[in-house]
Amino acid sequence: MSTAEKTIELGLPTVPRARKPREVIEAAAPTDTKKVLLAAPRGYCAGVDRAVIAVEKALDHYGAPVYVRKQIVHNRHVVETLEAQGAIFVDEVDEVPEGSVTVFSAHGVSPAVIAESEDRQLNTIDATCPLVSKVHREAVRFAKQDYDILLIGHEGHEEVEGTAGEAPDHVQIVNSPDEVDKVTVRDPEKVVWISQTTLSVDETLETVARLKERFPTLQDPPSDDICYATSNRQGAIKEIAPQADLVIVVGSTNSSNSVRLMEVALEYGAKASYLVDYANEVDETWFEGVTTVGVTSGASVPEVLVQDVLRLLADYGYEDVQPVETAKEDILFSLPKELRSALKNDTGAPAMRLGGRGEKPNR
Ligand code: 0CJ
Ligand code: F3S
Repeated sequence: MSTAEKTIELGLPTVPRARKPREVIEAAAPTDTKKVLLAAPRGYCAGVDRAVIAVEKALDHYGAPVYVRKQIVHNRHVVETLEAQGAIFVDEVDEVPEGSVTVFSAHGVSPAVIAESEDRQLNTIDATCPLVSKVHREAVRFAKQDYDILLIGHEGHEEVEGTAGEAPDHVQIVNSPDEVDKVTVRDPEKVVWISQTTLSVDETLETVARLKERFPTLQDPPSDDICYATSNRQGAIKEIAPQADLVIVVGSTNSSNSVRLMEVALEYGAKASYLVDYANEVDETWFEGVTTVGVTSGASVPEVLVQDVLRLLADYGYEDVQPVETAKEDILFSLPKELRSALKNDTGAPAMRLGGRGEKPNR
């Protein structure tokens, strides 16, 4: 079974949308020389960089084991590398011995998880991405004002569970445009939408448009909930896809933003697209008749894995690598506050780390 097929098994929505006119672009560019179009931005975002470094620094400071609730980010390589360094990943905090150091993942936690951690007297480090925390604050604020909150996102995803858990009596989850018709609200004049940070920009716009047909005074969130990293990575692949015979997305099958990149590539005209965790999953039959290969990676993917794919592509004759840059990113987040205070007295350990290209786990 191909990796693309596996993602469909996970129930992640694939909604066909209008494609860009592929013929126009093909006519403008000669297609007889093998080449790679390499997306920029790609790979680690500031929230992932911060979360991975938080686990590494917790291991340095407290020693192994350090417990992590859920995967710190949805990437197999990151999780396996941190496991080898002494991190123990658990599903719920009741699996953590009382009093232990425990990191909450980048996707965030509900107040119920925080309360249970306090009961167990866990020494917690909250690595929730600040952009997810912002959405939590929106949910709390609108619930206090007694709004019906429509949370656009994928049911079962940790981020959605965490955000919905801030105001369970006010939030209902809308998975896709097709679910709009079954939404019911108490007062159609007092409804707001918010969203998961890692959705398809286009599909979310479609969901919002359909919601507004039903609830014309539907209130928008105060700022975009789909984060800069998600929309920038989709922007780069939208530029590449119409020219690409094949798009390889490096990322794990449970990574929402990585799966979205594969879908967006297909929607914008790539002839084929596959998601791979590692270069050795690339199948040589994918290259039949292929001149231009697009390459990108999800926000949880270390750059080293992309470089492995590029080396493999070079072996197949795709040596000409042309960057396609559609945005520059310079967002940085400081480490979680619990860790900053713990590290304050450590010699030589900076309490602030810059966002990077995601090579940390292999250093
Ligand atoms: O929700 C987040 C804070 C995004 C983290 C980065 O990506 P990833 O792959 O861990 O998570 P998604 O499944 O949400 O894309
Ligand atoms: Fe945060 Fe967006 Fe990354 S929500 S963890 S910056 S994908």
